[in-house]
Amino acid sequence: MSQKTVRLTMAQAVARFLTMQKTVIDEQTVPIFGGVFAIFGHGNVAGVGEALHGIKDTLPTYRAQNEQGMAHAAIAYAKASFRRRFMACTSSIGPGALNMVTAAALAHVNRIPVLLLPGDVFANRLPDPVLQQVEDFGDGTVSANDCFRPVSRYYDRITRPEQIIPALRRAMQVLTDPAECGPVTLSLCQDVQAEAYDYPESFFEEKIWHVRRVMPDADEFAAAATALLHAKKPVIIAGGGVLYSEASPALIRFAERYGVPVMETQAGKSSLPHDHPLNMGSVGVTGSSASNQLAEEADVVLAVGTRLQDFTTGSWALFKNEDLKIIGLNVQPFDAHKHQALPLVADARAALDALASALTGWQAEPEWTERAKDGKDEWLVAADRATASTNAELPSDAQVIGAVQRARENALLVCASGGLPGELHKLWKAGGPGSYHMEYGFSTMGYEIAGGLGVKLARPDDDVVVMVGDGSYLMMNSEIVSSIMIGAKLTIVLLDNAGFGCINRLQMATGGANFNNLLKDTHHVTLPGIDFAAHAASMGAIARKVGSISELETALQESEGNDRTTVIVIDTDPLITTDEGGHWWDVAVPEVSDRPQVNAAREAYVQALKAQRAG
Ligand SMILES: Cc1ncc(C[n+]2csc(CCOP(=O)(O)OP(=O)(O)O)c2C)c(N)n1
Ligand SMILES: [Mg+2]
Repeated sequence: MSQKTVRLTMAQAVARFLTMQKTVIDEQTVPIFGGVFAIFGHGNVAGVGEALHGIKDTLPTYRAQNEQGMAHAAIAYAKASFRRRFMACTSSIGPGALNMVTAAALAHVNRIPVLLLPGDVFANRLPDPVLQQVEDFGDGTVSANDCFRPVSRYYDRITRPEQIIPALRRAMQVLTDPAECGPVTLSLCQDVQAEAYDYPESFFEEKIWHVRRVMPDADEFAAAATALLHAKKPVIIAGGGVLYSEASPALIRFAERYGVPVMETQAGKSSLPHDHPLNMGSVGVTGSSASNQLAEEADVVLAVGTRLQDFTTGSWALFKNEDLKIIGLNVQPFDAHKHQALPLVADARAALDALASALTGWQAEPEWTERAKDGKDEWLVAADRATASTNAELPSDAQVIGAVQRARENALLVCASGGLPGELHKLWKAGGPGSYHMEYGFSTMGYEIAGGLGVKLARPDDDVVVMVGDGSYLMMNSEIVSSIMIGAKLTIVLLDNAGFGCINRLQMATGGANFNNLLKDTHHVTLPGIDFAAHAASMGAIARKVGSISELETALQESEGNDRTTVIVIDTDPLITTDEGGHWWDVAVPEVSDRPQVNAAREAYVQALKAQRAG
């Protein structure tokens, strides 16, 4: 067979292939890759680096400051694009590559597509061991990049230039598959990046990708419909899958038509507008009282696009109805079958639309729906109380949230770890779908600022506000530099409670001594007294510290028009959280201790475990 070919290096083939992958957004054909983040070293500068330079006007390359940070940004880009568009990340070998492993796991847990292209050692092995090469005494095929295997949905090592043909095709299939998607890692051996091959021209033809909408199976659908037709006290748990499926309108239609209250997971928050009367808000460990009261009694839980992680299920102690049936509406069978659910393997929008016309005559019990609406009203009073302004010297996280909400009504909120996610889950009033961006599958400290950068690249017209604790800021802040360089403006609100506030509280709740979390409780010679505003300013941000909630509100209003990343620092109280709502969370308490507080906590723990449903 005589195919027309073009002679390229493997790295050039990768670059050219990426530029030809397209998708359709709002009826416009656009590149599916929004760009590449790169940090070069000897493992990728010559091969991949030269290839990316060749396409830089079609597919922009951004230099990041930290490989984990750039992968966070790429993941956030895909999440903020509802998994319709992605980014690629290229690193050198060894430390550069391994810096991306945590981010790969983050994408794996959260089911977010990202293409990782770490360099790898020489396939020909002649110069071994090269700088940064891990040597395995018993296995010549091992390299540091094997660490990506358990945290990649698809992993491949490219040891010959033609291998990239099936590998890239498979990569695209995984990245665009709503059930399978996650991180794809193609380890590109350094020598092979630079090697030429006569690639078939057909490999570089434009390819337009569409999201597959899986239709429900007839039998699964009938079983789910029957369960709903018998339900008197149904609830819907909306997970991230609702957003990725763009199923919000279908969810609203379903909920309104049948009077079913909806509760949102962290990933699913903003599926419904916060002020929809059937939106009960957050559910589970960080749930509203409105949601959790209903969840306790619910007879049917329609779980849509959720992994049902412990924060959602209250470590499986939340649902107390003995006859509870769960319907697992999920595009991924692994999730659809969890906890003996009736599986309904399908796209969320497709299945909700189909269900909406199959349940004619059925309704949730009217008292149930009314109770839900009353519960929501009561919750709102509590939430408003928690977020009201204050003159307290050290405000709570909730009071800072209130100020951000009032000053930046249309903000797209980004957060990931610390005490903030719980408070934001309960209290943030999310607007349109995707206006609340919480990484809570992995809850990775250091995601927030890098993630904000990715969100801003995906949604440049949005007012991206990052909320971050002092601990998480210290762990990773350097993508502030990238945000300034790229011109991706973020507003970063840094809540400084002088330590790991939430873990300190968890420590106290499990009977532990205050130890090694707040800075004052650590082994130290000197407390650093960190000037976060000066630190952020040194990286090029506009930065200031405010002394009160009202000053914060003013600063947020005034900085809205700033042309570059702005950091506003406020001291907060490490001990206060919102009492209302919430649920027990399974954190194992020691069985043996000299501390009476631990023994008391253990007793309470053993009691609490009795409510847990074994799956
Ligand atoms: C990378 C990583 N390491 C450790 C943890 C465990 N952890 C969760 S929150 C937290 C403390 C966060 O401190 P800070 O950002 O100041 O938030 P605060 O708890 O004070 O609200 C820690 C250590 C984590 N989530 N991620
Ligand atoms: Mg803190």
